Amino acid sequence: MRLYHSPTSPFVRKVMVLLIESGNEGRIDIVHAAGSPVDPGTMPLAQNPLGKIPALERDDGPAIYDSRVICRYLDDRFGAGLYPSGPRLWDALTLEATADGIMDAAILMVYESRIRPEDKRFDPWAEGQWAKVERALDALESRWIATLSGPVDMGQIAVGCALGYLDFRLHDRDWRGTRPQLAAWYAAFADRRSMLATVPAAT
Ligand code: GSH
Repeated sequence: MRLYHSPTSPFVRKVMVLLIESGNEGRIDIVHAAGSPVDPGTMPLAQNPLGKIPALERDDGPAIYDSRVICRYLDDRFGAGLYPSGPRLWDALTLEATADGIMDAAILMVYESRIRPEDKRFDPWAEGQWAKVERALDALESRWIATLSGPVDMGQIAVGCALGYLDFRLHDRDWRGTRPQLAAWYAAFADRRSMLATVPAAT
């Protein structure tokens, strides 16, 4: 299997953390890909018409894409058990969706400041993205700490990757300030071997 990968993508990081947590990192070949909405560069367009990573070439079927699809597939294929069974599944999936939404909004902010020419920027749009992130973080602080503190699952992994991305690309925004429980949870989670092995490198 071949994973289209960038070390700075939080969506790719979800996949890598799943592989490491389940002891399967050696079973996937990594193919570096880079690009953006304005220049697909080396993105795997044949494997994912949306031109995004991660995308996964499988040996038992056609390529698949979207981190949630890939994580579900790999969890099933390797019996990783990172998607709980029973009612806890809905918590894990909702947490994963919340984390992915944080990443989506944060990435749009990064594209806005890195790609859009300065004279065409519209600050209320970027601030609207940050408002989504803030609301999601407030929900994690007020409603999800008990779930985050349970046995490790894909919801927690996704939240860890989302918070890591905020530290990596939006460190001037203080997400920890009013969220002490989430900050404490992340400090412990970020110390896992899978998270330490996938810390994004500055580019
Ligand atoms: N929903 C997708 C997933 O979960 O895999 C989002 C993936 C995504 O946005 N990846 C970014 C990307 O490929 C890199 S972090 N961006 C290129 C583009 O939007 O053209």
